[in-house]
Amino acid sequence: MRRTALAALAALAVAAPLLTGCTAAEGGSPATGGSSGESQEHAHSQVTIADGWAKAAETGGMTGLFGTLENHGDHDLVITGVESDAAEMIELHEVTADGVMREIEGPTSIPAGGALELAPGANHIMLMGLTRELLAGDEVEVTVRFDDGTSVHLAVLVKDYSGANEEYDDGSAHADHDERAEH
Ligand SMILES: [Cu+2]
Repeated sequence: MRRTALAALAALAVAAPLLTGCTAAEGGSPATGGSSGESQEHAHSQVTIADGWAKAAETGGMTGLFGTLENHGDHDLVITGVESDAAEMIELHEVTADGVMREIEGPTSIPAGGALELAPGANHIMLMGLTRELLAGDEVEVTVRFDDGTSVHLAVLVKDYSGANEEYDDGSAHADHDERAEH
């Protein structure tokens, strides 16, 4: 919203190499687990996103954010939360073999030196209750927090996409599948 898509791409291009070198040495407070807005205090994680994008969607709707989260650090990172001013609620979702998506149960981690793939029809970051329309060419920004107290700010391009329509409805799918998922 504040930048053009081209600027976003340029920012990503230069930010990626920088991210690996800017882990702040502040021994600040551990992750609060809360939803305070004091994100500036968090040290940057050594995580970058490759080929990040989100599907265009309407205000009040929901959409998926995709890409490859790469952990350039030397320890595994567990995702503890995802925040964005573009959505009222954000969850990490998976898609089952029968095409139903649901919130991922248990911890989701990015292995040291490894990656977490987010793709249509598979794991994704689900943005629900969009606070504004996401049009192709827009940029959407999210902050992903990790269990070591670090976080990474990601800005990805919005694209028109006709897929990724697996059960993108309200919480009813979750209610139906929660029990099955837990046993
Ligand atoms: Cu989803």
